[in-house]
Amino acid sequence: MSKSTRTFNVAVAGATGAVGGAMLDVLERRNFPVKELRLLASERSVGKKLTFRGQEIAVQQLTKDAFTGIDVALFSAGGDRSLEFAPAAAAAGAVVVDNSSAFRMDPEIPLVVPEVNPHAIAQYKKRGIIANPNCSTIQMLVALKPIHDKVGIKRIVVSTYQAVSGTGAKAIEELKQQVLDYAAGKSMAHKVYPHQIAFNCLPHIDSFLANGYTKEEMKMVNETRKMFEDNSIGVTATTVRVPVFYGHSESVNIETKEKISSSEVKALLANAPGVKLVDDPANAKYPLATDCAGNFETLVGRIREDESIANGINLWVVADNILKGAALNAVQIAEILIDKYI
Ligand code: 25A
Ligand code: L14
Repeated sequence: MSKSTRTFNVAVAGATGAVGGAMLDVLERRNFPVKELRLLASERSVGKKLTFRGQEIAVQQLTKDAFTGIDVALFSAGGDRSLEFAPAAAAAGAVVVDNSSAFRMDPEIPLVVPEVNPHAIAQYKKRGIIANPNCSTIQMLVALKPIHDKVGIKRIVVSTYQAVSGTGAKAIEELKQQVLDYAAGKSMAHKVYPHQIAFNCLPHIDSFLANGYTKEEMKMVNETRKMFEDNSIGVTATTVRVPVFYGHSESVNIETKEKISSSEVKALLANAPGVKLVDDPANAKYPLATDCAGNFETLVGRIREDESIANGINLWVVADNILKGAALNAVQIAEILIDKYI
């Protein structure tokens, strides 16, 4: 059969979650050649129906023997589920694209952003698993890759403004409920986050480590080095949860090895894969979370030279954390897999 007419059996583990639902959407929007779609989640969701290409499909329980006949398994059910079930899926012959942090820093498992290091996908053969990076790292590297290729990046200082949807469906509900309670003059309860998230900013994403950073911050450091294949690159991050539903925003400051002007950066990014340049401040045009929601591109703007150092650039980078930050990136990896490897 010619490559273009082949179809594949695809499983989505964590199908009922915020990212799992987006995976179904992205498979449909990008016309992924799906033969059978198998939806897997926890016991409590078994029998629940989700719609794919106008057809209802019932959710089955995620078990180790749920992967018979599956070619590609997209996982987004949390790190513990990935550790428990992804090796079984790979042993059954599926190639796993895993959204959790469970395998990202495993030297035998490739960590991939298609616009950054697609060649790393070839390493999937060892374990049958490919890791999808952290959402904040993905969008930052989509914006920085063309600059890194051109002049080399020495150091990155990033602060994030992250949407609640990154935590999943329950966090979206929590922000909504707090806003409704506030408007009704009631007191606001919180369960998912350690503090009220409505009308607040929490400098706390994932858990704290001994060095004073959060895990989310160290993901940005370690995953950047792994995908840029450069352990000498300096990265320091502060990750902050803000009361936004969809779309992470990032203030990114870089120091480059060679000088590059802001207009050269704009010209590079205007033609970069996966990037949409939105940089017309005179007309109040810059990347916004409300504009990125539902879109596949990473929006970049506010590009300007850092006048405090010789070779510095500032950028504002925004993307839909559930799409490019998770579901879209995973499906793009699967597209390369079926096109080049399976
Ligand atoms: O460990 P990590 O990598 O840091 O990931 C932690 C969480 O981050 C989300 C995802 O939440 C995950 O649970 N996530 C993962 N990768 C992400 C990424 N790249 C990401 N977010 C952003 N970017 P989620 O709400 O999006 O998805 C949850 C899905 O996981 C299914 N699930 C949970 N436990 C399971 C399971 N599937 C199989 N076996 C299990 N033991 C979950 O199934 C959903 O599909 P569900 O539909 O039955 O769950 C419905 C709601 O109930 C919550 N829930 C489920 N189990 C429990 C639970 N709550 C408390 N205790 C439980 N035991 C789910 O969160 C969901 O809201
Ligand atoms: O992919 O926003 O490692 O709470 C898991 C937690 C993504 C962000 C990951 C959040 C993160 C998510």
